Amino acid sequence: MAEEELVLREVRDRVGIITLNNPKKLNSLSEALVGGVIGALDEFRAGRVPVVVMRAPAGQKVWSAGHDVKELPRKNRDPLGYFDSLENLLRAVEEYPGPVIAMVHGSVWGGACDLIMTCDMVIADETAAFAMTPAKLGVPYNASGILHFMNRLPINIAKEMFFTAELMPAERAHRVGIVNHLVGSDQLEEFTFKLAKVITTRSALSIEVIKEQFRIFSKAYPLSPSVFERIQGLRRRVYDSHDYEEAISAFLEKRQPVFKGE
Ligand code: LCV
Repeated sequence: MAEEELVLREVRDRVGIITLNNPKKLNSLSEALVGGVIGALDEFRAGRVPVVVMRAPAGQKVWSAGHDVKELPRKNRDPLGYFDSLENLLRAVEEYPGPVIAMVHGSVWGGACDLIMTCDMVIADETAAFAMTPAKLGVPYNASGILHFMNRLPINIAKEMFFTAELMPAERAHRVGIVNHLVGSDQLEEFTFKLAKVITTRSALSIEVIKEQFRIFSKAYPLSPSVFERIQGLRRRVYDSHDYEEAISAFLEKRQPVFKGE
């Protein structure tokens, strides 16, 4: 599928709508699909669209299966480097000069869960569920991703998500703060667009600068060079490990991984 078909884009009453449109691949965040989303955000930015809703097609069991595992390096390379497609996508959402609202029906996995935590708000229905999966795939994750969770959740909840990689159902996700509003699936679209429409009546200039202040302060963590280098060294130990290579192979071979802790 061409990039634009993987992602549908439209503007309705000044609300930009981005639909992840590759249900055959469970909307896994491939480079091509990510390129389509970033392209849509760039187009909306050029058109001064004040608010964006990101969604999957109605009725899908899976909102997004996360990073396309088939595109992850098999070994000896950082799977989530600064210039990798998932990271480019997360920055594009953070830097969009207006709210990006995730409208969620279905399950959300791994990098897509980070995408949700990077969106400015989340509106979900009872079918939504959220899993953070690096520990299943032997991935060390990365500092900015972990900060997305620390900025939104009590640290013990964030740790539970990363350490168990279990699906968190919608009701609990709402209770702990991942989801702003939990509504019935028959009201999800109407509720989301009503909230987005309210935002279109506010000062877009004021919202743009307020959002940028939130972004700056949510990342305001001074790190000494040696701490930065230690984190990079620790992460490299993971993505150079047997466990990382085993986890990716096991996923592709549809079997359970056998971790050795090395
Ligand atoms: C490529 C896929 C994927 C997929 N990539 O359908 O956050 S991190 O660090 O972990 C980061 C690295 C990351 O985001 O990793 C990916 C994390 N995602 C997951 O762990 C979800 C993996 N997928 C699943 O658990 C299941 O597919 C779910 C529960 C989402 C749906 O299950 P269902 O039985 O409905 P299948 O598993 O049969 O998947 C249908 C096809 O999509 C592929 C999968 O391999 C299968 O391919 P084939 O048709 O070739 O068999 N697929 C699913 N997820 N993330 N490919």
